[in-house]
Amino acid sequence: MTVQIDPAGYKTLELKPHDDGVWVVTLNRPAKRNALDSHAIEELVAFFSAAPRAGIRAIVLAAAGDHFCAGLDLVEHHQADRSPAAFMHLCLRWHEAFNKMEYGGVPIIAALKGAVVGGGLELASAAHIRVMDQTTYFALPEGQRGLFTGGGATIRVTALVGQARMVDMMLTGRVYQGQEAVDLGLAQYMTEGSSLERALELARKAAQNLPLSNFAICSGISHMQNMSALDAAYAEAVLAGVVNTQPEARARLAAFADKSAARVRPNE
Ligand code: 1HE
Repeated sequence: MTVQIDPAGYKTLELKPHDDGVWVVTLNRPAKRNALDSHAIEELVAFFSAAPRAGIRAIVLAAAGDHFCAGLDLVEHHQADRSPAAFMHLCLRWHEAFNKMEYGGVPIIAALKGAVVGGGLELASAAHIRVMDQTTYFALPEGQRGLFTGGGATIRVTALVGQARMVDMMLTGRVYQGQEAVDLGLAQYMTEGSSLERALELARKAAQNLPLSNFAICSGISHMQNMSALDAAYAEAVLAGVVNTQPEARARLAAFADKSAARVRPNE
């Protein structure tokens, strides 16, 4: 069941495995502000399809250069002069990539900086945790470009900030940044320093959880949002039946019972 991922097979994504099972995946097209062309989307599909079966414990999604991601490659889109069907199929590949991220069961921590706009925000919102730095800003400029979202913003950005704010962002090009972006839920953390360092810290922490627990957290919760409350409660019980009886948890429970495990305490 374990699959091998060969970093040499990727051109737009730079893949760096660490010893602790954390992989750093870097969008590496800084000259184009990491705009997502069709090739980049295929690499995201390939990597995030394989990641859950490759023994990866957590992923940091980072970016080269000053900007996280400028969204859809507008120049490629302009030059390709796509038909409605061709662009629909391209959007389905974006969904394939981002659904693999959100539902894959491997924690993904996005290390944000600079522009997180359009499809870049759609990409970031498919991660499980978003860390921003002081340079980070969020926007959905599709309306101004004569476009509409096609990579899941109507679902994921609406889930983060609510429908009214999402509509305003698209109609007026409103930009969110700083503490306000955290307060709205666009990011869960804001750092003074490097978002990559902070994201790595968080990824290492998450990587210490048992993989099956992380699978439930980074897959089950999203699935349950798509269900009725009744079905979600049922699915939660079934998932807990599997996760909460896993043999790998016995040592952790024993450590709590014999008082050698750390207790939950308030922050200092
Ligand atoms: C690009 C792209 C891109 C930059 N596609 N090439 N997204 C947008 O509307 C964002 C468009 N980009 C920007 O507003 C700015 O580029 C940034 C704020 C991100 C960065 O500004 P800056 O001054 O650092 O860079 P720049 O001079 O604008 O761009 C540098 C190069 O990156 C330049 O290429 P060059 O060959 O002339 O050097 C730009 O053309 C290129 N570049 N952004 C292609 N997006 C599934 S539907 C999703 C819908 C969307 O995502 S709509 C896209 C929204």
